[in-house]
Amino acid sequence: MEVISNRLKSELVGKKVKRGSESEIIISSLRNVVKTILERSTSTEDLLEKIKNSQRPFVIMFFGANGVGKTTTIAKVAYLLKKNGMTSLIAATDTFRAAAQEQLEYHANKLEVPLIKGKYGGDPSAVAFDAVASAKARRYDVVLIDTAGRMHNDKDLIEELRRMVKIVQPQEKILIIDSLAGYDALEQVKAYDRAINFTGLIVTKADADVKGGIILSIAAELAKPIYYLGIGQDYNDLVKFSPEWLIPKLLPNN
Ligand SMILES: Nc1nc2c(ncn2[C@@H]2O[C@H](COP(=O)(O)OP(=O)(O)O)[C@@H](O)[C@H]2O)c(=O)[nH]1
Ligand SMILES: [Mg+2]
Repeated sequence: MEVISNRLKSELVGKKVKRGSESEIIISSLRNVVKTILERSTSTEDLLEKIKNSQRPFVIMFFGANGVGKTTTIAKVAYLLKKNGMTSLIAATDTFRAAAQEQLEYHANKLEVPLIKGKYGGDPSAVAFDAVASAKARRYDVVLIDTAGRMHNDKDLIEELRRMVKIVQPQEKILIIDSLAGYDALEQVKAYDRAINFTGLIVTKADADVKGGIILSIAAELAKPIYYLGIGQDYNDLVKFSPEWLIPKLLPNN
């Protein structure tokens, strides 16, 4: 990774190094570089605090390719909100995939959170708009909007998502990235950034990603907060992101 090697070079250039302590110095410099990069992605403001301090309803839209864990993550966030005494309402806007709506319905029922959905083939923006109106009328704290995740380079989908953002004006636009997606994850980050200029990220399946490399790549690519990591399939498996969590994975044994 270019950013890392460049920064490492500038950390090391001009450093006086005693013979025999070279590797020690390099590793501690590398640790500093990695920490600095990851800190750019560490949110200074906790998402829950932000919601508490904002006007209601607080609207969060979730984006991401199919299979990255959008629906699961939305269920986890609804659970987290509930645990923290906040009410939420979920909007299922993927009106073309019946299975997507059913999956959300399953979680919504389990979590006892209302779900707003549209007719098959209906306008996704209308579903999102209705959900926000409903949350206002019923005084819900948060609206969680699930969106369709067809290919990130699908022009129609991008237009649809942009339109939804324009109509709904969410306070947060969160991109979900699968840490197992490899190089494609970075391509998704760039494509969604161009399309909807997301405000933050949640990286899923960190439990299955032994090395945590994709998180470092994302952090090196852009300075946007990673709010949470998904670390399993249960509602509780959502942890706040911190460099301290990741650094031992990236640089083990020292
Ligand atoms: N191990 C693990 N699996 C996850 C995590 N998040 C989601 N999944 C699984 O990934 C699969 C796809 O998730 P889903 O929410 O349907 O993705 P969507 O298509 O983006 O809505 C499901 O089997 C989830 O249980 C995570 O953090 N860790
Ligand atoms: Mg889904």
